[in-house]
Amino acid sequence: MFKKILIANRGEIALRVIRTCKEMGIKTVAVYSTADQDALHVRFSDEAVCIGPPSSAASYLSIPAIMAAVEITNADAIHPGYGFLSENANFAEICEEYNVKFIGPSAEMIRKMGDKVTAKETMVKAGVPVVPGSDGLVKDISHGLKVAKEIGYPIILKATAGGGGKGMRIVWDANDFENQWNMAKNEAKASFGNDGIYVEKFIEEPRHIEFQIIGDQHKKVIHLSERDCSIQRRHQKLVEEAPSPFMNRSLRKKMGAAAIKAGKAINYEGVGTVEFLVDKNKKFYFMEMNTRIQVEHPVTEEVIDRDLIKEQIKVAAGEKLAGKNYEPNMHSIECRINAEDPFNNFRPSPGMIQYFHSPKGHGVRVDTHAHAGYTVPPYYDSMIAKLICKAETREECITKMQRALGEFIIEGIRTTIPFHQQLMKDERFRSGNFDTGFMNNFELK
Ligand code: MV4
Repeated sequence: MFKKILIANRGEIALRVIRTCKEMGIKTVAVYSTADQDALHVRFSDEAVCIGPPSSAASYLSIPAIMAAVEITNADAIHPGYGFLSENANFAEICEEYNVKFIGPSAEMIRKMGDKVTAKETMVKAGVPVVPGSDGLVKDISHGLKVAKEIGYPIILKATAGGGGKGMRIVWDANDFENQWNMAKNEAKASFGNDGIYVEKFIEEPRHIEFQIIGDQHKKVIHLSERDCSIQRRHQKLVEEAPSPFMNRSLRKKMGAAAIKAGKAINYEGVGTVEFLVDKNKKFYFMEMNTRIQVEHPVTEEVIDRDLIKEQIKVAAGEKLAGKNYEPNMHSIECRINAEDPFNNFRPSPGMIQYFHSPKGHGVRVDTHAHAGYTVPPYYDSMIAKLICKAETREECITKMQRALGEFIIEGIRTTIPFHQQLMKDERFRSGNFDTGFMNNFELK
């Protein structure tokens, strides 16, 4: 087992990793920018190294600064958390060269899943259902028009270097193809320095359902059931839950088997997520694979009663996975509490938290680095807390969430708590009958 893990991250996830390391008897090293010198991850770690000024590029994204901290502290592994360097294949490769274990999959696996055309080809070979579309990249407009005609409109143009919604364009008919093609190309070139585009049939009003998987270094891959992440705004998830209200046992069996196939196809090592689009007829299609621990991992922890960070560290250290696939026997919902003003287009609202009272009680969990007197810096992601509730049924879970949201007091900045309060009362949300378009016609009152 590792002796000392450096956590190349900040905020609640850095704290989350430190907690598990303490329970496992592993020493921790925090890294921090000058904006985070008073942060809790610095206080609760065994050692802490300042890695630069506030901007992410000069601190949490600076590979030289982080590798220098590894050298100074003699850490034998790096936990990348989510965001920042967590899916950076070059960083994973440098860790390999330095003989420090990157807690996650190999650089090669990250690269394979990061390029969406390669990922899709890999899934086709493995027998995982994918959305009908072009066979690899589309070379020019006439090629694209031909593919689009064959599969039928509407179609969607996607950047192979994209993901998470960036560089996507919907085309409703052939007249609009050229225009959208040029926009997609330019956007992809500007955002990723790679203008490779592919075409897919546009699936209307899909649900976003993802499977948590875990693979060990001995070729065993299991799934830990699904999460429903259909409540999103501009590709930012707002609420996640497990199990999906849309799921049933036979669909879980089929999708779970597909998720395992996806993992086995690349000998996946570590915790990962296989994202699917699911249409109204419960047909499902591979969308992307995330090769990191995700923000919403706690809802899975709550329904299967396992510590996913602990499992992640254990497989990274070479331990064999025990157990088999899991069936959830509880319901869990996570509300992301962001320092944003939901009444003003979710505009960021950084600043000092004057008063902070966290909800408590049975089935209530709050993962946060925030507290009274904490200043939310303007430089990073605006998520300041995750409120996670657990109950026997979805209905009870929503009731508990309403009770907990009512106890959550954050003064001094604007937060998304009022949004969540209205969402929990919304009939469409409560019915469980919604899709990824939910937020397009949700009006905050
Ligand atoms: C799609 C799609 C419909 N059809 N692909 C958005 C993020 C990126 N991972 C892929 N996305 C989508 N791909 C086809 N062929 C609709 C979306 C999509 C979406 C997916 C999941 C959650 C929210 C979404 C919001 C808008 C569009």
